[in-house]
Order: sequence, then structure tokens, then C-alpha cells
Amino acid sequence: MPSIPRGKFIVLEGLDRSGKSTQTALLTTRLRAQNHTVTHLRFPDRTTPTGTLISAYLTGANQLSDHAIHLLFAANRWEKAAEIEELIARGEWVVADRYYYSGVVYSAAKGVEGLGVEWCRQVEVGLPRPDVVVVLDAGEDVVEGRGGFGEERYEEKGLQGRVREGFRMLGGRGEGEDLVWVDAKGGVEEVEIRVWEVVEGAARKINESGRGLRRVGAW
Ligand code: Z5A
Ligand code: MG
Repeated sequence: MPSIPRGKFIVLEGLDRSGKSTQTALLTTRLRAQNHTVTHLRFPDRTTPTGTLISAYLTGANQLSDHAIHLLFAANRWEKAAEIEELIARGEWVVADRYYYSGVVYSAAKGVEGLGVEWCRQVEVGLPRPDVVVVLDAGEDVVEGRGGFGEERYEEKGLQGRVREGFRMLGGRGEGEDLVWVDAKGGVEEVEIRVWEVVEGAARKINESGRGLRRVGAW
């Protein structure tokens, strides 16, 4: 009897309003139409106890130190780590809207002493490592003009520019080969096709190589 290929762990990243939620929803729909079982995660997951604190911080309803909020974002991912591994082992797909890459680049973009990239990334080591990370590249000027920008903490152009540089930097360091930039300008359907090409190619390679799910390694 042919064995079932393991599931795939796909992450979409990018600046605020670059279209991550739109595109993760479309990808989930497309995969389900192909009879895959898909869990659509979102980080931060605002429904858990850590997510409630994070949401209050982002909307300005509470204040936390920069180190404390960084660790809460990481804890919010660790809460899901075992579930992700179980789903993938069962042959199911996991599509995540943001992951630890946002965790590292947003915190480091604040420029706070003692909150550098290495420190920020250390608490993410050991998490399930995505099979591919699609980085939606829309540019600060484009995202600023999209609905809702500026309502939450971090949504200002200067920080967005540093976040963009942060994603580039991650692409040039250990495990940077996981990140694939996709042009997120243009219509929703156009972008969806570009995302699908990357995801389909990554899934094919995994099935051909038989590679298992890995964990995030130390730098
Ligand atoms: N953060 C962090 O600091 N540390 C962490 O570890 C994590 C996150 C995980 C909240 O994240 C904040 O948390 C975020 C990073 C930080 N910083 N900020 N600010 P979030 O994911 O909950 O929220 P968000 O990313 O700020 O925004 P968003 O609304 O989720 O953006 P999006 O998902 O990328 O975009 P969208 O909702 O799909 O689309 C935005 C709008 O553009 C909407 O009106 C769409 O209809 C429209 N849209 C989408 N695609 C297109 C195209 N192709 N053309 C035109 N219009 C489009
Ligand atoms: Mg979103």
C-alpha cells in the first residue's frame, strides 16, 4: 500500500497589510479543494490567554516591557508547536499567517538595547521549522494606502521600513533559504497565483526527497 506523504507546514510573512490574511485564506481554500485537510493558524493567535495580553498590548490597552511582549509572542507560538508537529505527521497541512520571523524582526526593529536579533531568535529555536516561508513583498508605500493601516502599535512607516530590512537580513542568515519573496503588488488573484507556484514547488520537492519536518536551529 503506498504510504501517505507527510503534511506540509507553510508560512506567509510580510509587512502589515501586505495581504497575508487574504492570501493564507485563499491558499487554505485551494488546498481544501484539492482534498487536503488544512489547519489555518494565525500568529499572534489572539484567542489564547497569551494572545489576549498581546492583543491588549497592540491596541494600546496595556503596557508591557519590550522584552516581556517579545517573550509573549514566542510563547503564543510555543503553545501550538506540538499540535503543528502532530498535524504534519498525520499527513495534514498547516498554513500560518505570520510566524517567528515576524517575532524576530518586529522586536529587533524597535532598536531597544539588549533586544537584538540573536537574543530575539534564541527563544524560537526548537519550534517546528516551516517547509517554506512566502514573504509578501508590497513596499511601505503600498501597504500604507491599504484599509486599516495605522490603527495598532507598530503601524508606522519608519518601523515598517526597518521590518522590511529585517526580513532581508533573515534571508541572508542561517535557514534563510526557507524564505522566498513574492511580489505582492497587483491584484489579489495575481498574487495568489504567484504564492501557489512557490507552495506547489516546495511541496513537490519535499515529496520527492522524502525529507521530514525539521526544527528551527540555533545560529
Ligand atoms: N507581531 C510581532 O511583533 N511579533 C510577532 O511574533 C508576531 C506579530 C507574530 C499584529 O499582527 C502585529 O503583531 C503586527 C506584527 C506584530 N504588527 N503590526 N502592526 P497581525 O498579523 O495581527 O496584523 P497585521 O499584519 O498588522 O495586519 P493585517 O491586517 O493582518 O495585514 P495582512 O494580513 O497582511 O493583510 P490583509 O488583511 O490580507 O489585507 C489588508 C487590506 O488590504 C485589506 O483591506 C485587503 O482587502 C487589502 N488587500 C489585500 N491584498 C490586496 C491586493 N493584492 N491588492 C489590494 N488590496 C489588497
Ligand atoms: Mg492579517
